[in-house]
Amino acid sequence: MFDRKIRISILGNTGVGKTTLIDRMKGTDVRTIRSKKTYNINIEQKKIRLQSSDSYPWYHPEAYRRYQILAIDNPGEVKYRRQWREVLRTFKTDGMLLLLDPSQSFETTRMAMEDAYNYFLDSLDLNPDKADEKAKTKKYIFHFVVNKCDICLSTPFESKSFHLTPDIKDHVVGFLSQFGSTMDIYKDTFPLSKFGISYISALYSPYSEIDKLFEILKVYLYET
Ligand SMILES: Nc1nc2c(ncn2[C@@H]2O[C@H](COP(=O)(O)OP(=O)(O)O)[C@@H](O)[C@H]2O)c(=O)[nH]1
Ligand SMILES: [Mg+2]
Repeated sequence: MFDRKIRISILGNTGVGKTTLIDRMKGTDVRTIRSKKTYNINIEQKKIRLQSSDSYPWYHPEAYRRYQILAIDNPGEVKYRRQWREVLRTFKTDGMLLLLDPSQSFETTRMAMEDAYNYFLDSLDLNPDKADEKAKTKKYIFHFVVNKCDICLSTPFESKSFHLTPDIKDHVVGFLSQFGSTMDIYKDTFPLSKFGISYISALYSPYSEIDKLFEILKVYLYET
């Protein structure tokens, strides 16, 4: 009775860090394992207590609430990318985390964003006109996650306590502004959906930052 579900599709080009992010969600020490390529869909589930639970008094249900996170890891390679459509269609997720890697080219990044857009529309209806109609009333979460913020600086650094400095933020904001027009297309097509952007390092961000991603989804889903 105190469990709530957050169902999320993790999408993005190959190598952006989807599997690493999910490993962090599960609590795996990602720096001791070598990440393998993802060829199939992987469904990972974890019950987590979100940070905000601590700020509620003991008599508030939120203090006891656990969130069942269902995260679907997807292959990123173009060859396997049509799986995204099947995942979106089959699992009816509440939202997608679309991971972007600023060290990859603009072109591949834009392609992944456009593919996610098109496959999501396909998942609503294979008839383009009907899909556009359904998109107008669809309440979905599109959360863009700019990953690998640790290597966005000219000098890569290794730090256990990764925090986003204004320098890094400027760089990734610049990177992201290249995709403003692509994001506008999303926003035009899905006027009732929620949009957000986070900047993380799946490798070096502290757990609280990873947790925050799910916290954001929770707020979108349950506190509106
Ligand atoms: N520097 C850095 N490397 C990362 C980060 N996240 C993932 N990686 C690395 O990027 C590579 C691809 O990661 P992976 O999770 O397999 O990407 P996927 O193809 O999207 O699942 C691996 O070598 C990861 O260790 C990050 O935040 N910073
Ligand atoms: Mg992977």
